[in-house]
Amino acid sequence: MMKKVKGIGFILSILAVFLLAACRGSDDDSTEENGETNYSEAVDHTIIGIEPGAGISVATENALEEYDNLDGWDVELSSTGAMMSELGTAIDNEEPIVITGWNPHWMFALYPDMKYLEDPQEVYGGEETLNSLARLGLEDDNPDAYQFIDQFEWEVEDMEEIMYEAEESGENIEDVAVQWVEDNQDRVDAWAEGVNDGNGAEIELASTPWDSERASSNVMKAAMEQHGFEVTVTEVDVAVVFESVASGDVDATLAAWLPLTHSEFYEANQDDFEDLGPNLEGAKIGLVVPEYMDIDSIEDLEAD
Ligand code: PBE
Repeated sequence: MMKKVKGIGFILSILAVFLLAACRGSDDDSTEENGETNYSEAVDHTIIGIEPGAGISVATENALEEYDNLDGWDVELSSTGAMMSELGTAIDNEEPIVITGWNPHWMFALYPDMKYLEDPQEVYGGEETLNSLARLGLEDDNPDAYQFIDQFEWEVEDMEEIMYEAEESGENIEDVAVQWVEDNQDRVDAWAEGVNDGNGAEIELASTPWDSERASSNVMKAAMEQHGFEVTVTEVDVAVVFESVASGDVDATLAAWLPLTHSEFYEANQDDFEDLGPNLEGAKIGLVVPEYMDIDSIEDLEAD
């Protein structure tokens, strides 16, 4: 008899466990379905973005329009620093997170286990180049500065080396860039080939507020200053970079991400500057998640 009661008690407690599990399953706040995490609910249907003025922020607003499965999603726009700290916290706790990511950047060096989500609608484009743009008239006014800027080109790895070292050491990108120029004199000599001394000519470069462009602008500043130019780097919003080159307020920029990231700003000003072509190839932007998230495509995210 005792045995039977015990048996029923056992069956009842198993039932209770199942019932509890079933109740949890129907709970609206739950992020577990059939034992699988619903990442979209877990991240509160929010993409963690960066500064509102960035090209990648514009592209992400477009993604929310283009992908039906992103209905009801938001992008949180604040700053690259804030995004990186949210990313760090999420990875430390193995929590899901969707960020706007790009290369060149040190994020993949610091967190190698991350992946770009596939983008079947190609909202984020494919491979990007970083182009140099000169104001109309620079070639006539200062052919040597023009030639120097036109001859500047380097690799993703060069730029990431500077960005990562500054991040690791806590030093300013400006200082690391000066050191890079000293350590890579052969590269600088190639950019300066055939260029006459600047004789103190003042050159103004417009740049954007990201480490990638801090690196290129300050490398170029150090390189040109070795050759007698006086270079000023001014950091402004992407829109202002394009406007100031187009209006001739500055001489040039190395910071144009093309063909997609800055397409809106490029098209609005394209008759009023000269595109000197890529100074770096193999850049990329997109939505990025940690590898431990079991999704591969933007289309794997679910509408709210
Ligand atoms: N970025 C880095 C910028 C350009 C440099 C990709 C964040 C953007 O405009 O999106």
